[in-house]
Amino acid sequence: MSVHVVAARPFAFRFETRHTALIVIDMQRDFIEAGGFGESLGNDVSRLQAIVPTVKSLLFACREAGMLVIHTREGHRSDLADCPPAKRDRGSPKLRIGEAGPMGRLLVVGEPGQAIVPELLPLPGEMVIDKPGKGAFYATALGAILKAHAITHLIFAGVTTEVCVQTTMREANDRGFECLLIEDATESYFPDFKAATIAMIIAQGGIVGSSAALSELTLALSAEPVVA
Ligand code: C5J
Repeated sequence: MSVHVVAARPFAFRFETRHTALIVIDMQRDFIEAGGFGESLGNDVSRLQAIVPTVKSLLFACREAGMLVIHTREGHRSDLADCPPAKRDRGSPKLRIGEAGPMGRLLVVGEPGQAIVPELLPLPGEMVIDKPGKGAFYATALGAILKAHAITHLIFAGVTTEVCVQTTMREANDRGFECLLIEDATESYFPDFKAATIAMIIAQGGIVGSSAALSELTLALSAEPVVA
């Protein structure tokens, strides 16, 4: 067994690349670019744009290490049958989910705004999971896909930290996966929420998982694996 060890908080994340997947959550134009769903809710999207280069470096590192890479996209059927009023009617956005904006219908599968930003496009063969909820396990094949690939460890990045990233990480932890959040490869429209989410994840000895900077992961990948 060749194990890499990341100096994560509050405990070291020990993983084998063949049993580990990178999950990049919702790095979509609708959250990151002007004119999308995130901006329609009144958010400043520039905070999310700022992490794109770090997520790109993370993707490069995990691809180079031969890890399974999975991308998720939040999105709904064009008839919105999978978008309940409890989701669609929230807040006072300029445009609601399903309404037409400059990048097409907001958060509808296949519309230009629902796509992953061009800098982070999946490579041929990488899986893309469209999810109607905040958690990536809800109403998707993610659990079955991870089982089929014998994945036991997950590395998380993407947006937003306290909504879809945290929800998915909690779902994963409940399903028995060891979870690591790459803290400079995730972002929120609200800096306090990002900090609070990381604090909640790693509190109580790492109740949901552990957290590390990308540099700590790349250092672990460049070091000789420990033979256990
Ligand atoms: C939100 C997400 N924030 N991907 N979605 O509605 O975090």
